[in-house]
Amino acid sequence: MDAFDFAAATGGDITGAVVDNVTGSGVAYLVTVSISGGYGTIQLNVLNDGTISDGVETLSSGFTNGEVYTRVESSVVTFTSDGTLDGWILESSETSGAGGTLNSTAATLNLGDAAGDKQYRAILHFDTSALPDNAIISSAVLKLRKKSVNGMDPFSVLGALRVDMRKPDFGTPALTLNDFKSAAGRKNVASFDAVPVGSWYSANLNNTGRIYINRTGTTQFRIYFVTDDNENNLADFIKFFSGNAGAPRRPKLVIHYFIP
Ligand SMILES: [Ca+2]
Ligand SMILES: [Ca+2]
Ligand SMILES: [Ca+2]
Ligand SMILES: [Ca+2]
Repeated sequence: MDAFDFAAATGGDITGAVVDNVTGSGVAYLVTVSISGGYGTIQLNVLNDGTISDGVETLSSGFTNGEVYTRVESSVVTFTSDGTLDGWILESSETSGAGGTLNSTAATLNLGDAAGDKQYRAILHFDTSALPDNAIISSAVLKLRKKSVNGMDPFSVLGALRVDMRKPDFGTPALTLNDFKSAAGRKNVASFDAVPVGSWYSANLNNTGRIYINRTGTTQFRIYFVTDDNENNLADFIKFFSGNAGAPRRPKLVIHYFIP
């Protein structure tokens, strides 16, 4: 058997379907079909050109009802962080590991450290319920737009900007001091790239995070630099626009998904 014994029938707008390899022997063969693009169905058929033979008998008819494979187009949806529920929390003292003050109304989120070697953390809040309940998420990217830096750039002195998550929220929908330390549903699901593109920093969620995203309610993210402070007693933090900023600058969650 060779590639000329097969044909790939296509539906939809699949283009460039070619049977490009046949391997195997005896009763089992592996047939590889490649396409150049498009979405729809691909069905593998066996032709009847009188050349398929086991040495004794020659196949006398083709086979045109092989299994149908479907390549589905992914959908993309962009969620925006809810300004009434997102915000930043500042640690109560250098080593408390607990929230001391918070702000849910400012147009910016602070991340890094403050005077007194206290750590900033931020909560983002997305209503992700519009996702189909059976959506399979192929990519989920958090995006934050930088406004300015105070002191040293924390991306240079505080390590990676890390992401934890919890659904439907970290305890209550509203921002509370307890959100600084309340248990995460999933830890370390992403880190932001240290280099922005046009002032936007991106974090690509790993598979654990993608699976955990709430298809039927809300999803919150807690964001913080891995190193809590740089021991200089001075404020070194970055300001990102929050959900209270003008719409084009708000934190985003961009999701690509498909329906199985
Ligand atoms: Ca807010
Ligand atoms: Ca500290
Ligand atoms: Ca849903
Ligand atoms: Ca500092």
